[in-house]
Amino acid sequence: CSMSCCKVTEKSDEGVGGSDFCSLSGVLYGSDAFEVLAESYEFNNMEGPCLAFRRATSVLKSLPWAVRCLGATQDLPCLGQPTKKVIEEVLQCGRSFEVEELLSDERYQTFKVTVHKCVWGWTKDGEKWFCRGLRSFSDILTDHSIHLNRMQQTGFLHHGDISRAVSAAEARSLRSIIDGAVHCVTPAATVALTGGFHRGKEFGHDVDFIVTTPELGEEESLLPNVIDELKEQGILLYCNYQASTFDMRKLPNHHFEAMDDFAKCFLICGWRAGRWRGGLEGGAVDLVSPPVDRYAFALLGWTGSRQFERDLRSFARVERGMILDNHALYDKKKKEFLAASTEKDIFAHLGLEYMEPWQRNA
Ligand code: 8DG
Ligand code: MN
Ligand code: MN
Repeated sequence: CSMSCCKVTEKSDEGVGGSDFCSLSGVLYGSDAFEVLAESYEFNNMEGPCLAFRRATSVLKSLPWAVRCLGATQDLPCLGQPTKKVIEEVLQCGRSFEVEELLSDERYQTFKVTVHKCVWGWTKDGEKWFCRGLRSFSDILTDHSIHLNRMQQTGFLHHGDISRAVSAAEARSLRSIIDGAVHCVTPAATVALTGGFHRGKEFGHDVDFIVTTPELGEEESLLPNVIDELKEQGILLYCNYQASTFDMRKLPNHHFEAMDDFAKCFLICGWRAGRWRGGLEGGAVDLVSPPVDRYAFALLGWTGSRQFERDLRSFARVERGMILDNHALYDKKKKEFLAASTEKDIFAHLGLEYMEPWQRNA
């Protein structure tokens, strides 16, 4: 390919989050196409190819220029043959036949409806339901031989609430509600918006908050009290609370993909305008409350994106001989934990230039 066909669009310094990636996704509907492919592998319990497509999306999204010919992707990492095939198809024909075939595939469609992203670990059950010929929510709900666990019942019950994306404006209005509830319980507590909205995304599948107290140990009663407060305010539709199992003596954690052991809750709160419940619609909310000396690590971990975290951790391990997770940063050579009170401290320990949350949308 001659460089003349690889038009380079300079990335603007202005605007955060999604706007940075528009140059690419506009040309490459392949960016979304990869997500369809990744999902389809996810539904088939094939983690390898699923991750490969997600990684490819991240690489393409992070480019400061738009891909206009296959040659331009030659030196990019993480793009295997299957990804290149899709890119080529999209560039040549303006569409991907493989993706379109999937989109109209009965199995894919069924899983998309019944194995909703918001609710974890449905794939195995989804498989069972599919094999039994069940194709929709009502098929599943009316089959009385099926036992749904509490999380699944919630998913079905609140599907209308949690399936509509939350907007940045809705996240902001929830933030003042959560702020109010937290400060009512513990005036000195801190509340930070984390997850996708902290990265400047316009829409999200939930809203993530991290809360902590200035006194070490006080955070233990924080979430249960906040939950009671939200209940009293009448906005709590569902709550799944997990107490902390965090223990510094269990660190460093060698399990690479592990989440964390802090106290957390998955909530469905009704706070936004919508079609349900007389005009008040729900949405999914994650709250996590680490002890204050773990705050920076938890904030870095929960800000995501998942792909960014994966890459940062593997960079720490491979390039720096350090173990990074949501709890701590451990230097294997010095055999010591490195303290951090801000995300900047962690980047500095890793010998990296600080990256703003909106630059972590990989
Ligand atoms: P989205 O909600 O808009 O889809 O995007 P997101 O905000 O980036 O994704 P998320 O699924 O809400 O997760 C936000 C970050 O939280 C992500 O990097 C993974 C991280 N995370 C942990 N531990 C845990 C955990 O125990 N549960 C959940 N749900 N997320 C966790 O680091
Ligand atoms: Mn989120
Ligand atoms: Mn979340």
